[in-house]
Amino acid sequence: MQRLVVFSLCLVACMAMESFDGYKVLRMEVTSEEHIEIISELDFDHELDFWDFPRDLMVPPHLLEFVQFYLKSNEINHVVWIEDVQAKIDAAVSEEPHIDVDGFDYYVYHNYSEIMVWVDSIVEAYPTLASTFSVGLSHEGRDLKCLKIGIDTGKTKRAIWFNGAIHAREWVSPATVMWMTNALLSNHTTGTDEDVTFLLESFDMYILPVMNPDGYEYSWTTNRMWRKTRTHHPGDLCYGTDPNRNFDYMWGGLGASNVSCASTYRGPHALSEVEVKNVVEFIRQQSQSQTFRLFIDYHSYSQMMLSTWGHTYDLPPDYDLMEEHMKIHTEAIHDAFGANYTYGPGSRILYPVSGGSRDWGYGDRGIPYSYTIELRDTGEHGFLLPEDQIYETAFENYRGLIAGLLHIEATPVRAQRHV
Ligand code: 0X9
Ligand code: ZN
Repeated sequence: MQRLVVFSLCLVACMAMESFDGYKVLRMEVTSEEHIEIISELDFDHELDFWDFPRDLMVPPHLLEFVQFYLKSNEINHVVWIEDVQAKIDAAVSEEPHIDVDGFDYYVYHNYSEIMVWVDSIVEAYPTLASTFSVGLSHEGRDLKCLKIGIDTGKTKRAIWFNGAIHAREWVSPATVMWMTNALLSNHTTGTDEDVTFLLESFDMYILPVMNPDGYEYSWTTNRMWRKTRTHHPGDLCYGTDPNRNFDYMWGGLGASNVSCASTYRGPHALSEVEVKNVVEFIRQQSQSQTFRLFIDYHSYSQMMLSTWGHTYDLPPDYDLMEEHMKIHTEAIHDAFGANYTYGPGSRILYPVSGGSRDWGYGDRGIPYSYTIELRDTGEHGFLLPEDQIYETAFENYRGLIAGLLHIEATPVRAQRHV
């Protein structure tokens, strides 16, 4: 019923949605450092949108001729990868409203308020295993509502953290976080999976399904391709800071822009975004009484598991441990349906990022296994992953999480932390 109401509201709200008619995504053949430099200079006035820098670029119709001419004259090959972004937006969500008959529908995307109802329903369904807490409010006053799940053993347990939707348009991220949370709880409750029971006894799991609720809501009501927060800082030309450039560890270095209109805007200062500040404060506070072993910030897209560092090309001191863990985690993902997730340090296998969540987890908090995971796909649909891929994305990542956690639990904590 609830979805029916949402659908009717959408008929009104969706009319105000920005249109991406005629927008295309180009895939470029990037084969040298020089290509990256040339491509970086293309977006001088921030009218373009890198879906996956430096390879996939969304171009509005009025700039297409210019961009294609620029690429040709610089001898950079490209193909039109997505013909019409608006057509993809329309195709990614099912046309029919989903009326819930058997409770929550995990196989469609949900807006912020539906997700908040889901959080409460999880506690109702699993009162001895799950509880809610809030790390505070977003800039526009939305609750940063979290779940804590685990089996109470009466002892101080180690902790893990994972979150979704730090970037607004990456809708498969909260969908995956919700599915995995439910799977952990229901597989333990039905007694079908001893590993899950063991893990819920070993760890307290702190889960924030939507870390950037203002941006997420905006991506539902106004601009499907919105990425950043919705703040407007004094003196800035544009709205929005990239929360994944706003953490207070190595803030403002490589791969973070000081221009407010850029999609990777770092904000006027570290922790200028209250959503980031609230998460940082919660984990700092909680890590005084519990040791965090794993931190995962779920994004899309490109099927990657990225470790530290982002802010430098150097390898972190514990990279051997991370590599071992990422191999196990991504092999378990692969075993589910054959999807390949590449892994390695973010700066080397993707691009440098400073002020990112994962560097903060390892660098500031000393969480030994701290990652960004880029979910499906590898670009066919990009951020507009059809709903019929939610199940496989979530299931394979659940398998990765379980296998990885079993490995972490069996691996002694390194006596001397290097950070
Ligand atoms: O740019 C980002 O914040 C992440 N990619 S996304 O398309 N989801 O926005 C990647 C962060 C990964 N870290 C590094 N590349 N170092
Ligand atoms: Zn992202």
